[in-house]
Amino acid sequence: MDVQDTIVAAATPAGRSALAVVRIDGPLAYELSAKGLGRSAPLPERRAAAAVWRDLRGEPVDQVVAVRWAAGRSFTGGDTLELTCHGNPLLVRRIVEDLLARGARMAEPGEFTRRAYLAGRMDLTQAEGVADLIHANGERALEAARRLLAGELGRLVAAWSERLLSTLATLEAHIDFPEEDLPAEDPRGPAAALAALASELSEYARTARHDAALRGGLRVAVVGAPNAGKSSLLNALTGAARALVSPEAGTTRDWIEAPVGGLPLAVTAVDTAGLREGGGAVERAGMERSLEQAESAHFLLLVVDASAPPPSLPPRLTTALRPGRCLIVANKSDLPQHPALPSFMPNAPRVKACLLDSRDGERLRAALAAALVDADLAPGADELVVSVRHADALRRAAGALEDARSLLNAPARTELAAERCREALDALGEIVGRIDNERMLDKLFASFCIGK
Ligand SMILES: Nc1nc2c(ncn2[C@@H]2O[C@H](COP(=O)(O)OP(=O)(O)O)[C@@H](O)[C@H]2O)c(=O)[nH]1
Ligand SMILES: [Mg+2]
Repeated sequence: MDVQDTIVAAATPAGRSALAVVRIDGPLAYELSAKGLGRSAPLPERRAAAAVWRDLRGEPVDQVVAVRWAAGRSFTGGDTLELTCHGNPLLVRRIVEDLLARGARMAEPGEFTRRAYLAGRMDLTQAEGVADLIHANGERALEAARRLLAGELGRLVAAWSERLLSTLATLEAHIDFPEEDLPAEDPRGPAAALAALASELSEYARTARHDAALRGGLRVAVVGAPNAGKSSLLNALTGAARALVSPEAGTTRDWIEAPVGGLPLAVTAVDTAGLREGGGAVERAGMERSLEQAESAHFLLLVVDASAPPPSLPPRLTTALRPGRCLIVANKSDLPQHPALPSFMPNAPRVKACLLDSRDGERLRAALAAALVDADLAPGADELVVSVRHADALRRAAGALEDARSLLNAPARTELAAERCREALDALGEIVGRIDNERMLDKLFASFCIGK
């Protein structure tokens, strides 16, 4: 991982495209911007130049657009050259091979961003924001990544550290001059400050419960009795005639999944076979799969035919329909409502629907999005969601601060309390990467794409 090396990688995926980008970072970038482009002098920085890239033997490889970024003013902090060539993998390979022949080496995954971090161009949370921005698979995940990259968590950590340092200063003054009164402040001041900070850190750590949903999305199973309108609901949610809709009961047997677009989170809806007593061997096998889907889904949409007597559900489904984990879709609202419907699962949230055509899709998608937030499966619109790594450090910091606070109850133990505060500071420092930890960095950057 020597920063004196010049590294090279394609920054765009392998495959055919209109254009592809090859990135070069390191000391050779400067002279390569002359040699490879057939220029007598290196390219002026930050100006695009169209030129023919020639390999070491002087053979033309491709017409490229080159941009040079000077050290100190580039993403990585070092000298960088970006070549945009035509998006043929053979051309990309020839350019990369030529750069290797000229003394560069292949970049490791995430090495460009790691250099940016090591050069102090960004803190560790921002580097994570770069990876998150690339991998985000929903609007909320994109927004979270954008905020991370903009340094929002880094600024919070800086503010928490400031607060802690000032409390620590008070404690240290007390250690140095134990006979003197603490500065014109309530003697319980430091303890209260530590408790407040600890609870704030724990609260932020708790937001990591939404990290998996943000990254991996949620699975929503559509369940209910035959003919209630489950397949119609899947089609309405996904805006596509994905599942067969038929007045014949027992049409759906295999489960069918499809992405629900237009939601802030990546949500996959799963249509399942209707659950009823009896049925043939194949239908029963389908029902077994329905129950498995219901049990493994994050959330359930229970479709009921509002015009018919409420369904009697198998006990396994009733167990899976835990409070706060389902939304009842009372379908067929175009027909007269059955009088027993209001007393069916009266405490579960419900939404009316008419799924005869797909016009209800928009409204039901919004209802589902809101239900997921209500069920605490998805973060609210403005909530900052920290990662599992951040949460681990925040919890350790909060724990150390709690310890420090209780140590303050005994005057002689101020020194120990100060020690615990310093541990909390270190834990906060890990979040932004102030504390060096080579193994953690290796692990973190290994999850990046090559070329980023
Ligand atoms: N009247 C009425 N019929 C509906 C409504 N939604 C679905 N259906 C009909 O109910 C039948 C069963 O629908 P389907 O989606 O296949 O139900 P599933 O068995 O639960 O998947 C079909 O004939 C649909 O056209 C509705 O809102 N009102
Ligand atoms: Mg069906």
